[in-house]
Amino acid sequence: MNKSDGNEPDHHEDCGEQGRSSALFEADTAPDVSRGIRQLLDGEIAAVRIPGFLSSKEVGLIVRRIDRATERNQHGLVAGLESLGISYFEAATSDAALRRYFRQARATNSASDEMLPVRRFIHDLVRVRGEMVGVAVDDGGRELAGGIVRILGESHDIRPHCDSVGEEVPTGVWAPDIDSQLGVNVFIETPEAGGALHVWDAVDADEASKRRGRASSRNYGIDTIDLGKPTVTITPRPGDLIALNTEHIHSVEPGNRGRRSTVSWFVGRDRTSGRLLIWA
Ligand SMILES: O=C(O)CCC(=O)C(=O)O
Repeated sequence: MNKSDGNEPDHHEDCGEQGRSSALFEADTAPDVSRGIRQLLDGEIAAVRIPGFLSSKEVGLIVRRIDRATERNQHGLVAGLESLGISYFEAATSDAALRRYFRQARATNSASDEMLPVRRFIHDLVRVRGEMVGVAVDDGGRELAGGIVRILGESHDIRPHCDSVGEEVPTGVWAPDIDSQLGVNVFIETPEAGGALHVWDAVDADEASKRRGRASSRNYGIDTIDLGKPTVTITPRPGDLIALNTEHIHSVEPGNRGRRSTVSWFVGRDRTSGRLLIWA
C-alpha cells in the first residue's frame, strides 16, 4: 500500500518527472516488499521503505554479531565506513582478494545472523510474487555473498554517488547482464539525529561515462549543486528495509550520537531471463 501522511519520511514529490521515480513506496507489512521492489525495478518509484522488516529481537541478534566481530574492513573510498568482510566491488580488483571474498561468502551464506534479512527478502519475493530470485553465482560457479554488514561511524557521511556493477568491475571479472540494479539496506542501528538517505531521480551521465570499462574509480563526490532537492529523503529507523535504484545519485547525511549500521545487498534483474540476482 502507498502511504503519504506528510510526516516522516519526507518526500519531495514535486521533484523528478511526473509519474517517474517521484514517489516513495511505503508498506506496513513485509510481504508487500515484493510489490515495492517490482515498482522500483520498473523505474516507477524512487525508493521503497518497509518499516519493521526485522523485529527488535532480530535487530538485537545482529547488533551482538557486530559487537563480537574482531576484524572490520575499512572501505577504500569512504572514510568512516567499515564492513564485516569485503564487498565484491572491493574484491574484484585482485585474484587474491577475490579468493578471500569467496571464502568469506561461503561462511556468510551458510550460517550467520546477518543473512536473516536476506533470507526473508528472498522468501517474500518468491512466496508473494513467484519471482525467480537467488544469490548470484559467478561464471566459475562460485556463490557470491548474499549480504554484508556495513557500519558508518558517527559524523561520517557518504557523498553523492551511483553504484553500477557493470561499470565498476574490471573486464574479465563476473558482472551480470542486468537492466536494473537496486541497493537494499536493512537498518540495524541508527544515530539519534541525522543519517538520512537522499535519492535523486537522476543519473550522473558524465560520471557514468568516465567510469565505463574501468575498475575502482567509483566517485563519491558528484556535485549536486545543480540537482536541486532530492526526490526522496528518508530517515531510517532500526528494523526498516529501504531499497533504492543505486544507478540514481544517492547520498547519506552524517549522523550524530551513534553509529549507523546496515545489512546491505544489491539486486540486479537479468536482462534475458528476468531472474533477480543478489550479491554484496
Ligand atoms: O546506507 C544507506 O542508506 C545507503 C548506502 C548506499 O550508498 C548504497 O546502498 O549504495
